[in-house]
Amino acid sequence: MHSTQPPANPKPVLISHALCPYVQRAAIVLLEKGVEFERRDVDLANKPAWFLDISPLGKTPVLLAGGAALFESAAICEYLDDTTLPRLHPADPLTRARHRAWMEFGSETLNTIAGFYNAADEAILTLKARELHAKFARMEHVLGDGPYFNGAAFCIVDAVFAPVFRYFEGFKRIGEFGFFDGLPKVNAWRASLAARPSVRAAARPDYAERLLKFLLARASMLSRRILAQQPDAFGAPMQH
Ligand SMILES: N[C@@H](CCC(=O)N[C@@H](CS)C(=O)NCC(=O)O)C(=O)O
Repeated sequence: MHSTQPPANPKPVLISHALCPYVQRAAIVLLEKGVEFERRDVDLANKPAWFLDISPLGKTPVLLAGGAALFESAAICEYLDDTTLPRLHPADPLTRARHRAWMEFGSETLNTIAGFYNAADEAILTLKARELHAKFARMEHVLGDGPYFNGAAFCIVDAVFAPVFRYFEGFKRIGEFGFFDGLPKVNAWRASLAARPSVRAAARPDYAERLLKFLLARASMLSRRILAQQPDAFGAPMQH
């Protein structure tokens, strides 16, 4: 049963959804800064009134901190970076502005990922796979020697792209789509991110199972591909 009040807690509370990549980026920033926080999941299919009161767009994440309810993941990450060390954004204003722009590019990439898993037929699925490859090819040109987006230091752009790349661990079990073909820097970058403790801790242990269930529920071309390969996927055990 849903409570009618927002949770009261001295620790920051991250209002979450188990699969949400925008929640993960905020969780990664909190973990990188060593901030203890509580995660509270909401059912996005049945949003409680207290959640709609504090989330003007009805979306996760919301961070309850400093006596306020902050919505929008970019605003949350910026607030955390302004108030808690270590700084993850670069000090130089021009570089910082570029980083903010690439954060937005990360959000657009998430929209293309949604277009991919919701594709109604093979033609759209292939088109969206190509669009994703084109986006990652763009990243290939801005990456340096790594291991992270800005070099040696982990930054907020890394926190944005780590949940982007997490989807592809699920997609690769379904088929070969060539998302990262010929992109050695992006491949090295995503391997570095996948190994980062904050990135690993930002998703639940049953993330892969939950993602599979979510993808199957799309009734999309991708769902049909999964079912063709794993006819019993609907019977996959789920932990709650
Ligand atoms: N621009 C938002 C996007 C957040 C977002 O799309 N959250 C999704 C879950 S991953 C959501 O809450 N969807 C529920 C809905 O749109 O009704 C942010 O960066 O925080």
